[in-house]
Amino acid sequence: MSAMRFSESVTGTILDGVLVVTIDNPPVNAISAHVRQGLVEALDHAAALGMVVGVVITGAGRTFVGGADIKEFGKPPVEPTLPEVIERIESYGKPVVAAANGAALGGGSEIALACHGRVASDKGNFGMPEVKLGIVPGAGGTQRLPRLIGIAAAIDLIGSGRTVKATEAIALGLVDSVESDHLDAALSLVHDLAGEPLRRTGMLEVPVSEPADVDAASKKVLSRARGQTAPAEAVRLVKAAAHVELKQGLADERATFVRLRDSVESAALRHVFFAERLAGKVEKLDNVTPRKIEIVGIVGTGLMGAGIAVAALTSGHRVIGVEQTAEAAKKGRERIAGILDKSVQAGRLAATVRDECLARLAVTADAGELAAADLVIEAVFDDLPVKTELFQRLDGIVRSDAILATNTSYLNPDDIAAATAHPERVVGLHFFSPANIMRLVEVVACKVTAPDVLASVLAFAKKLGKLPVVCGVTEGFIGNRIFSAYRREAEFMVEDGAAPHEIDAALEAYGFPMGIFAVYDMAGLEIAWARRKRQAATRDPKARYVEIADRLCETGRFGRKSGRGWYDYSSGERAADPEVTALIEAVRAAKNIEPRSFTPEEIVERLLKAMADEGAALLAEGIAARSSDIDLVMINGYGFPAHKGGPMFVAETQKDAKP
Ligand code: T1G
Repeated sequence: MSAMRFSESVTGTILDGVLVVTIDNPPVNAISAHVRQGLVEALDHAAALGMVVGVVITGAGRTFVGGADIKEFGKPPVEPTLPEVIERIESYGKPVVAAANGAALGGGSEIALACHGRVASDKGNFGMPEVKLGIVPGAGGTQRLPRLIGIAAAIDLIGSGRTVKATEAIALGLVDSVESDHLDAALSLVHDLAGEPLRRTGMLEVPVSEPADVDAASKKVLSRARGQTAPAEAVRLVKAAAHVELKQGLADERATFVRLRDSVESAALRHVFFAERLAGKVEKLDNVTPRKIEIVGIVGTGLMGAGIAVAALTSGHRVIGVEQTAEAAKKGRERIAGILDKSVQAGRLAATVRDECLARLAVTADAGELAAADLVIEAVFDDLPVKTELFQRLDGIVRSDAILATNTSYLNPDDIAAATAHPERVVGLHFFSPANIMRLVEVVACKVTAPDVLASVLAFAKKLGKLPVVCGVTEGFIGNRIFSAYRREAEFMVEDGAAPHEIDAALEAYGFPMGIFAVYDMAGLEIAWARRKRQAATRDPKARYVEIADRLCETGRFGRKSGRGWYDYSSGERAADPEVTALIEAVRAAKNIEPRSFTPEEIVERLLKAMADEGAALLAEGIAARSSDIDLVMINGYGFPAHKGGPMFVAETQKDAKP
């Protein structure tokens, strides 16, 4: 029978007396208004056809339904709403079966839950990631999911937003079966259900959960909420499903969804969602073909180099690690193998994959082996002569079409490129340690980096599952330059009267996992000290300069690793140190500064402003391409709480809010 069209994105065809409805709304079959309208049209059509015994709903492409159309949030609602469509499905007079061909997320899962049966392909996965957008499910998920899988399991899925593969979905009772030919199985299920009383999910009793399981699931979700509102609301709504009528539960859920959807927290998380998809997109590269990168050379297999090696290996690349001696090469291989072993022990990597990675790894003292590499990344000591000499040697080893990437944090990649025979093939790849875990990588476009070189390393970074942010050349690139501005502002406030622990406490209350002085102590004060000494000769004499950190370093207080820094660690815990307080007071006295107190609000406001001002300068200088990139760097590299959106989002939101 020919296909029927119910809307621009919903078609149907009748197979074996069943109307098969296909949602085709690329790229992820989001439930836009025309999807909702098409579904209702299809249901009305099937209801009127006596020869149709039931309906199957499935998705075109590799996604079943990726959720509500987030781009519609904040716009005037268009009928029918998703709850109305869900209600139509659940109360339908004929069996409706979901054939999950791919990801069923958010509203996609809610559509499946409202169906009278669910069949998944082996690519079918289910999730309710709404909390990751600062909201809760808004079309029955918190009330129907516990009716199928119980309160504790529903709290876990909805509170964490995690996705479960088809095998776990069936174990939970979320799907009836997982089939290679999921469509055929769905058609059969419709026939099995036809003429029988339909299992309407909303009418099911919530299975009794062990209170201990519910408590454990709730505690786990709330322990990870870190200041966010949605997870706690999700837990509350799911728990309520056990003792309120469906109608009341749905009303409470919808009101909560609308309230959270309109919150700044959700706007911030949606901003981050779209920012992540914008990152690494460079207009001028749209028609540039990236070079093939399969074999990756990594010079220096210390902590950073080993992390990069693991990221490349677990993404399927062959890796050639290079060290100066056979002994160092042996240690480097052991370090890489150790990281892979830890991932296996943590359950993040299968042992077979670990073995397969090791089979693709060579670590050698013979740099000549880099002749086979498509890309060589240097992760050696951050010293200009060392790096330029290395790149000059590599010029004589690697192929003419090989790319050379420097992982430098603070040196000028243009200086490194200028020292080589082919500067156009040099680019910066600033990974964040540990490079096998941290998603962020700053991709530094040097002055003469060729477009296809930039496109190639962007594609490489994405293949590694990284979050690449393109930046221009400036000291500290985006993240460290903003971090320096943020650190300066914090030290100004310490010199003016704030205590380091007060500043850290204010930042942690705002949502940072650690305050800046604790981070500083963890990273080591000597790194910034060396840089300040290097810059001393060219420092603007009129610019305010705080000497407290220099005084700390001069007394050997380099941070956690030396047992003392801004804090004292001799007890094993981080503690305010009277000696540091005395040192700060002496610096204030020498500058005739009368110390004053600071409120946590003022501390946070000044630090956020310092970050946003430096971000604005980076945009004005063309170092950063877009403000959302800056937010991603601060969130993924420096602990800025994602549910606040990033320093640029905060500044732009406050500017919009000002009358
Ligand atoms: N709405 C609108 N656009 C979306 C979208 C969505 N739900 N999901 C993805 N996109 C866009 C995305 O911006 C990008 O656009 C393109 O699709 C490809 O995305 C009622 C209220 C489905 C796993 O949170 O997790 O349902 O950059 O690069 O890697 O209770 O997209 O091409 O212009 O991520 O293949 C709940 C969000 C919504 C799922 C596919 N659903 N999406 O990953 O592609 S709230 C979600 C994803 C909700 C209900 C509540 C992923 C994906 P562009 P992509 P992908």
